[in-house]
Amino acid sequence: AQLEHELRHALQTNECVLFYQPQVDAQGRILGAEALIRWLHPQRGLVMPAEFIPIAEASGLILDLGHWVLEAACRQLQVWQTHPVARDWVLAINISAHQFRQNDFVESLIALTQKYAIPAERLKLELTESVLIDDIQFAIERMHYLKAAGFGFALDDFGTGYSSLAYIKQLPLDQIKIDRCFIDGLPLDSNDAAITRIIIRLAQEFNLQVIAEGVETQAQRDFLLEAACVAFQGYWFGRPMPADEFLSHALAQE
Ligand code: G
Ligand code: G
Ligand code: MN
Ligand code: NA
Repeated sequence: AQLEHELRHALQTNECVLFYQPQVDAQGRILGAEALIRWLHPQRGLVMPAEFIPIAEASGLILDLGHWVLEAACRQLQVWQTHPVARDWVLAINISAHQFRQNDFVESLIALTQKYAIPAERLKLELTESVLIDDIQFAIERMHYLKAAGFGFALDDFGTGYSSLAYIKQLPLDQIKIDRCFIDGLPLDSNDAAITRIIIRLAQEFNLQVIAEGVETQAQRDFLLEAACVAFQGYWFGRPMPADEFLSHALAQE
């Protein structure tokens, strides 16, 4: 309860920040970033989401947190619109199940893009199966509506849940993210290699973009390139970092 109280306070006082992890194409060019929240706690230092997202989920604070993240993301996109190198970047945002189901989720998302004057196409909403399982019909309708408004969708942690294939055929997705548990064993683990190739092939068949998460080594990157993966994320390409560092990182690559 103490941490919950402190987190509520943190959201009001901007102790939270977004870090940005690069997502790159096969040539290593930056396509955009995934926004990952961090809490700069005055005593504890940098607190990772694994420590406070579960508390936020359990307390309902995840709705305030989710809104805070969306607003911070839109504000960042507005800044990026002014930089030639960053103008076309797409920012991926993790959306919790509660947040996605919130009554005013659609309206508030659209209102934020208007407030910051950014195209909906710059935002990619990352959903996990937990968003979808309770009421798939509701999720499908909401996704179609948002998709028509221009927002993109990625299915996060792909391959770890159950009945993922049923979703693939029903949802208006743009991208699937190969969970990093399958990337870990590359290139030597033959199961991981087989699963990874199959997910990439699946994405091709369904006309979806595919991104590998948790790429940490050159050997993993090489395997994925060979398997025709089109987008990459992981420490090999860059850690999650503050916005100013992210921009310098991108400029240094130019
Ligand atoms: O960097 P990492 O430790 O960033 O993130 C750990 C987990 O926290 C991931 O599963 C990620 O999806 C989740 N997470 C990170 N940022 C956010 C956020 O802004 N909103 C939500 N709902 N989850 C987040
Ligand atoms: O939303 P999701 O659960 O996919 O969150 C991504 C998580 O993976 C974040 O905690 C992020 O910091 C972490 N991450 C990103 N790249 C790497 C990587 O190359 N290796 C490892 N171990 N973790 C990573
Ligand atoms: Mn994610
Ligand atoms: Na993931």
